[in-house]
Amino acid sequence: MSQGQNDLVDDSPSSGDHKKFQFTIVDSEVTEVFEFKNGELKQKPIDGESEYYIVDVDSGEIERTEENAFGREITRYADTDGDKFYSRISERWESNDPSEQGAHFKFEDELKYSPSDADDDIAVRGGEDSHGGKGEDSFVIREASHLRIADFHQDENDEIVFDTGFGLTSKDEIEKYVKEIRQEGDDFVVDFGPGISITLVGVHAGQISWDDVSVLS
Ligand SMILES: [Ca+2]
Ligand SMILES: [Ca+2]
Ligand SMILES: [Ca+2]
Repeated sequence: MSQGQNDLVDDSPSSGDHKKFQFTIVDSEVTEVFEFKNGELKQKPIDGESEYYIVDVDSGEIERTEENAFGREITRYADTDGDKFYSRISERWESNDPSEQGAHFKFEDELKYSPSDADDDIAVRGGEDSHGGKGEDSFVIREASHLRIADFHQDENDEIVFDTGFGLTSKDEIEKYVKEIRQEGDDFVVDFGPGISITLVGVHAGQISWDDVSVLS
C-alpha cells in the first residue's frame, strides 16, 4: 500500500528484465497504479471508462482489463517474491466478434511473459526482454516500440508472429515498413524508424530469415 521510493532501488542485474508496477489496494480495490521507471515510481492514470482492475484475493494477482471497440485486452500481474513490485505474467485478447476481418488482434490464446522449456506463446512488449527458453516458442508482437527478444533460436523453430492489430496480412507489408536491418555487435536489429525496432539478442545474419516470421494482423 505504500509507495516508498528510497528503499526500493533495485540494482540487481535482473532489474531491467521486466517492467515493474506497484498498486495501491484499498479494500481489495486497486485505487492507484504506478510504473517503476528510471528509478522512479510514476503514477499511471486509470481510465474509469475503459479500464478496470480486479484483485484476485486467493492468488494476490491483479488483472487489468482494457476495453476497446473490438474487444478487451486482459493483463495479469503478480508479485511472486513479495517485494511489492508486480510484473506482468500474461496477457490475453478477447475479440467481440472473432469473425470480423481486420479488427484488431487475432491471436486469442494466453501470452506469457516468462519462459519455460515447453513450446510457449510469449508476449513481446516494450520495456521487457522477452525470453522463450527451450522449445518451439512463438514471440508475438503487438506493439510498435523498441522490442527485444533475448533468446530467439532458429534451430529450436522459434518464430516471430506479428499481431499488430493494424490489419496487416503479409510479410511483404511488414517488409515495406523496415527502414534498415543491421548487426549491432552480437545483436540483429530490425529498424522501423524512430521509436520502433526489434532487437534479436545474440542473433547473427543467417540465424533468422523471413521464413521464421508470420503475420496475423
Ligand atoms: Ca516482485
Ligand atoms: Ca519455451
Ligand atoms: Ca525457444
